[in-house]
Amino acid sequence: VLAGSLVTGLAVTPSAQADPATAVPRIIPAPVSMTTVPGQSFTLTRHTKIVVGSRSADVARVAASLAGLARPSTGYPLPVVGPVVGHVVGDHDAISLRLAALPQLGTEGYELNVSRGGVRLAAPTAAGLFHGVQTLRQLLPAKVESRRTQQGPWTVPGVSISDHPRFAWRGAMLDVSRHFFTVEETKRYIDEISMYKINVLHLHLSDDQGWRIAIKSWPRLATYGGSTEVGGGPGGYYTQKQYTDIVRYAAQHFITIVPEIDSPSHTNAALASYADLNCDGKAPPLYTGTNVGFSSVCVDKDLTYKFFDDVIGELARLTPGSYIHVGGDEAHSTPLADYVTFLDRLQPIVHAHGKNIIGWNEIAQADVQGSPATLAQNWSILDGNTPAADPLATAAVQKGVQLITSPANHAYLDMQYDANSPYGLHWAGYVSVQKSYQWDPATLFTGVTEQNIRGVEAPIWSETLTNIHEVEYMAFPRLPGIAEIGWSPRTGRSWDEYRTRLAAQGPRWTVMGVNFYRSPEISWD
Ligand code: TNX
Repeated sequence: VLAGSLVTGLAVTPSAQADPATAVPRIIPAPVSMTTVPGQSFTLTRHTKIVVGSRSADVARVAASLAGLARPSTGYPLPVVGPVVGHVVGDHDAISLRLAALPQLGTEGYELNVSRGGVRLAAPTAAGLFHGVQTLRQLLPAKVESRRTQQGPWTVPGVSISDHPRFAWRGAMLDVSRHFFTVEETKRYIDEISMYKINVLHLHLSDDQGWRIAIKSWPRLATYGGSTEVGGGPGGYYTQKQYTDIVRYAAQHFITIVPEIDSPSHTNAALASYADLNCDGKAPPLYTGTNVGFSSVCVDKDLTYKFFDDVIGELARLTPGSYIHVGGDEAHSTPLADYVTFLDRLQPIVHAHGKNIIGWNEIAQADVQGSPATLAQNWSILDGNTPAADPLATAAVQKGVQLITSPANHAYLDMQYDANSPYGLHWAGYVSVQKSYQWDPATLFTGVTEQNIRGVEAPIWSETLTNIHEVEYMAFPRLPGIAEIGWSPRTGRSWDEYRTRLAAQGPRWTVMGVNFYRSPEISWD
């Protein structure tokens, strides 16, 4: 075995033009540790097998997903064989996936070893194996993403990788309310974000402009409240069957769906659907503009709480994940005392349906508690590198509530890149690719430490985004940087090093048909 070079943290700067046999592979998110082993590369052949080394349906599914990716482009049969258990597998012309007791890797880490004989992937969980497959994918030539047979060789460089995430929550949010996105569009986004080890998809299912999930006990929410969107288009909604299909598809990508029913503001679509929910008993018209903060549920009416009990009850039964997002943002038409009363009554409803609460940062003004595991999603505009005082973050942490960090001027992917961006907003400033990458959860706030932070999330609000291609343009190339901030160690992080790795994603997105923004900040491969 040739002496390898150990790459820990993000210290090594590979050159885009380097000899592929000796170059350090460019992986996003950067692995915790990676040793390159020159001379030990593995080349897939028409005889390569994918060996399942554990008796687990989930592992078999991960193996099948790898086969599904590589068969069309390589044209090789890549049979999935096994389970082969009880002895070391994958030593010859094979890619082996197996569960192994590797407690130091936590619930999502993996070990990946590539040598001349084959590829060995081991992890404590199927999720870890899935993440390892995403790394393997980036070690293969970009054209592996093609759905048509391509010319090889299909060479994987010799590496030894040990990897696990820094934060448990690495989220993306899609606003399907301001504009509706179909099941197929949402699944496509799941495909794309899971490549970067994102493990939460927060769906913003209700807002002033549209209600996007069928609720059997309140059917007009979807049929009327979901009948339009920003700009007056036809809107839409997910049937419960379709929502369940999205949840299942996400789970196959080891992504948990976190559904949001925004409250007490951002509720015009519901208030328009049921006159009785309004304090004055009169339904407002549907709304297709882009103002925020004008609507409020009627905090003093018992019907309001029956409504949330019914809605959250149905949603909780459809949602295997432990969190329901209750919104709580921009309640400009709800007096603070009412806001507190409302959340005092809403929280036990969510808990009674067996779920934990996540809300936007403003919920820290109410009587929230870290036990049970309430989360506050912070969307403040922050420097990101020099810690700043943030009263709502401080209030949350003092109540034992952990934070999800989504600083709007770094992590909001609906912000324009610059003044020439064809879509997006800029109320939090322009967010260049560099700006989206140069911040860290641990240096956002004074008085907030890493233990107070559950993770990161990159929201996409859709006032200006009408289809998945426009969403892709905003998410790529910025989303991989947020994913890296959530996954990779902070040590040695550098924009100059990162941008060379990001450059390697361009050809992959081109092959996949992802509509990414070819930012001039990156020297694309
Ligand atoms: C603020 S950030 C909102 C959303 C808008 C977004 C537009 C937050 C919690 N609420 O209602 O869609 O700005 O960027």
